[in-house]
Amino acid sequence: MSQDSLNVAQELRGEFEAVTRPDFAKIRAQFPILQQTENGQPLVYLDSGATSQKPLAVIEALDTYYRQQNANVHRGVYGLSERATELYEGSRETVRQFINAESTREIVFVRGTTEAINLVAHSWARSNMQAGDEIIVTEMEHHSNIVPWQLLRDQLGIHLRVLKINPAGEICLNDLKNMVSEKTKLLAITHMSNALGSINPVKEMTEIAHSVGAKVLVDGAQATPHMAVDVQDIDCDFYALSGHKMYGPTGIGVLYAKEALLEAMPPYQGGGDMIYSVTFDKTEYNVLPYKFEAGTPHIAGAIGLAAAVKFLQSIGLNHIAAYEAELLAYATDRLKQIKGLRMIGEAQHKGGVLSFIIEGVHPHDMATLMDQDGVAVRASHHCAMPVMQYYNVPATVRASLGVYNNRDDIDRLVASIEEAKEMLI
Ligand code: C6P
Repeated sequence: MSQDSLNVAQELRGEFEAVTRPDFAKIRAQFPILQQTENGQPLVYLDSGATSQKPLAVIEALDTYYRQQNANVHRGVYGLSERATELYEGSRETVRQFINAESTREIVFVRGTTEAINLVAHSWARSNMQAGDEIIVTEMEHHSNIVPWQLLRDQLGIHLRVLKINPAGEICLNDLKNMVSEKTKLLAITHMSNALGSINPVKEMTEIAHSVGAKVLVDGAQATPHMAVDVQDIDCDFYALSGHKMYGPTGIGVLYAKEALLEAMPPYQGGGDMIYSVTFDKTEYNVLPYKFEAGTPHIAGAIGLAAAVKFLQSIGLNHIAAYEAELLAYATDRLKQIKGLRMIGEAQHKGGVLSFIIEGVHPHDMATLMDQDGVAVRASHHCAMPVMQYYNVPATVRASLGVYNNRDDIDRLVASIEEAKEMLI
């Protein structure tokens, strides 16, 4: 191809991207909560890692459900219940497409990532692990992906091994290769760290774990709002996600698991809907995924989650990732110009999380003062205490990005930090 035609191709691509790039100002306008003030200042919401705000599409889906569609699912023969069931099962299909699972039988609705991981610990791990077996987690895990395995360790006599991180907040694939053995039964890893923003090479990690016959659980709580996830491409055995972090309602999440594993796993909870027949002698369980959905599910939550997925898809996960990467770069650059600021987590492959401390200032004091400026950030150990121990800090201030944030928010963040610094130092 000549240089001229290359230039033309590049120009055309530029024009195409400019035309197809979503209007993020319009997207922000879909979040009513962002139009309100906090302590007399327009709200700057930078705590999407804790929970995201909700767009109109999700709020309206919940409103419509309760106004017009509410009935229990899988139970009634009347029209309203059938329609609620269709919506609930339609949501399962929407989630299946979103993470590219092979079948809706592999999509179990749960309360969130925490419950999804506990389900795997109670059901799969208890029936597949014994004393001496090993689970590997990384040093950057959220407590939800540590404590369930510790409980199991104490009950079964298994070992919990920790894959270390480097000062940038990254794991090393070679360390993992050296760590796995025929004793490894499970690798349980976060896709994206909530405390550092590091994005782990989960596909490569899965391949290493599978080479010794271990199963892989990926904690996708922080990843799903920010990047396209394909569970078949990763080839993980389990994937956990939380609706509320991806613009959906609280109290709803998903455990994805390969069908053959779910088939062989015993139920996690007993109750209505998870059975086929019950006598006092014997219970036959329902087919997948209902075997794992005891009791009345969070029907509105599932419908709201599907609305959130459609919202994300209407923007495009690739556009979201590109937009947030640009904003992260801008924010990182601006924060690093603040004297005395130490960034915690500088992985090469990183999502929209800015964790930092300011020399001589406690993170809680900083965040409390920032609230006076209408800037909402989290100051905490972020339920990842081992990360804090690694960096030898009690807590960090964390600004975490969402699709609604923009450069003005970052400028307000920086101004607020500077002001708080003046008062505290
Ligand atoms: N992190 C944060 O501010 P639940 O609470 O079940 O929806 O998600 C738990 C969880 C699991 N894994 C990761 C990586 C997470 O970030 C979280 C939730 C919030 O960072 C609340 S601690």
